[in-house]
Amino acid sequence: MGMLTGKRALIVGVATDRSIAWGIAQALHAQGAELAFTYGAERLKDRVTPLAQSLGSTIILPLDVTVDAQIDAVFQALQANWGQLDILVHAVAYAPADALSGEFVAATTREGFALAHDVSSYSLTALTRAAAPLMAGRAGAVLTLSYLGAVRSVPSYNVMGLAKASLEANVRFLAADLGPKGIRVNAISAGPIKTLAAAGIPGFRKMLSRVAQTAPLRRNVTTEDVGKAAAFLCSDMASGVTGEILYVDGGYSTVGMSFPETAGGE
Ligand code: 0WE
Repeated sequence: MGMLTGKRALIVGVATDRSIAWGIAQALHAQGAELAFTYGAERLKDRVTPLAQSLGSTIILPLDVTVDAQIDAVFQALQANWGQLDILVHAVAYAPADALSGEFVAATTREGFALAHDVSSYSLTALTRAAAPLMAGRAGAVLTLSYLGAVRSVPSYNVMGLAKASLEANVRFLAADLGPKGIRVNAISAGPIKTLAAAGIPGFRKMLSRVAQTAPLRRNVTTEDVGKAAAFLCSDMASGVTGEILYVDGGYSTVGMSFPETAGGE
């Protein structure tokens, strides 16, 4: 019997089979969870549908997280199909592409700032508010994804770093509000992974190789690594954990200095 047998999870943020949300979905399914999915844009429907079906899911719904009516429609559909929910996985972020290159001061506009914070942080508040009534009395778990740029400056990550800082504070405030109702709220801060979201970012490959040289595990993390930690945080094995940011980054964030492997040492 899996760690999540009998649990029902909504996965928000699958775009392709390389998405972190997809790694999480696979791990939750492997532990026995029943899944529902959303897709963020009509053009992603045909990509998400076969992935969802391959894990036995029949609930596949459109969701633009900036539209309140779509959020309401998703949770109404879950209410009608399941009547309850145990797990919400939020794996959504967006900043305009031109905000994610060049210098922070030059690249950050009022509009880009507002959109990044709306999609990447406020959406967690909105989705959790809508999910909470379905989790009543069920030891619910909410999980989101962050990145080191929330707490350290990272070249070009720019306004996304501010949005992730807001998201991490969101986790703590939601945890405080919903803890008395038995709902836990946590984040995984993942190391960089080559997903569709990362594909267009200049210098991303260099970042991956730098992290792999520096991190204690001397490799990049995979969506499978993140999925396994996600299954833990969403399960009763983590019954005492809430408001937490769990780093799944091969230890990269813990290092103060590191020398890359060299042939003869020194
Ligand atoms: O959070 C992210 C990326 C999220 C993201 C990606 C895109 C690309 C396409 C948000 N918005 C957009 N907008 C687009 O138009 N990561 C943790 C991955 C990431 O992105 C970076 C990174 C890392 C790491 C951007 C610059 C520098 C480092």
